[in-house]
Amino acid sequence: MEAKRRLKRKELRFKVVIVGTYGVGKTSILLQHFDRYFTRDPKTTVGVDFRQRKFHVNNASVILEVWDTAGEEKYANIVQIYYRGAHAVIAVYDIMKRTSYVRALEYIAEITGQAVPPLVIALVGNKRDLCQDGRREVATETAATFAAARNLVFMETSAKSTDNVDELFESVSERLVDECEKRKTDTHLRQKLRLNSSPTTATTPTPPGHRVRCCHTS
Ligand SMILES: Nc1nc2c(ncn2[C@@H]2O[C@H](COP(=O)(O)OP(=O)(O)OP(=O)(O)O)[C@@H](O)[C@H]2O)c(=O)[nH]1
Ligand SMILES: [Mg+2]
Repeated sequence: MEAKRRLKRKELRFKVVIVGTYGVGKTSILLQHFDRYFTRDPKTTVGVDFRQRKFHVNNASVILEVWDTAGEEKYANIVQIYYRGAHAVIAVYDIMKRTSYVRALEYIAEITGQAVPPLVIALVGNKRDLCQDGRREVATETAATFAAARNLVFMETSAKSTDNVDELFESVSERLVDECEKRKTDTHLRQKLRLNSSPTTATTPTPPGHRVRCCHTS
């Protein structure tokens, strides 16, 4: 009860990294969510980009630090440094390109194989608005089945039509809070939960490879 009260008062800060091969729409998803903006010609991401936003989940304030990474393979080493410390990773593919789905699954395999895997992984099929003309290469059921078997968040989005874009970040926030509460319950008798209380006004992003404190035990 006391821990629940403490959770209500605290702000939880999470590092979220978006990965996926080039052109799947990672930057477009972010632009749509943060700026309500879509363009046919966003700049190709070079290295990484950072945005942050506050969500309310139950009675907790959740701050997501969202990192947009470059999909081109020449940046793969940099991307790896960023997802290493992440609380959540969103692996995006283009539903019209099977190769991008295969790359998203490779990312997920790499990420889950880490010594400290993220609390939450989301598999996201983007460009859902294009599937109406029958050019889809990845069936919803194929990806949904894969995700369900591994307890991943799964969603098909359209950065163009805004479909499921906000819902994606809301689901990730909710799942992060759930995972924190689960860990608290699991270790409740033996260990004490500590929550991060960084102010929402903080603009300094977490350095790459570092995990900000959210719901670890001591
Ligand atoms: N129709 C449609 N086009 C999209 C959607 N999302 C992105 N695009 C287009 O796909 C192209 C690539 O989008 P980006 O957001 O730059 O892709 P990215 O994954 O950030 O690419 P990198 O930065 O190179 O890794 C652009 O022309 C976008 O306009 C979508 O949901 N629907
Ligand atoms: Mg980009």
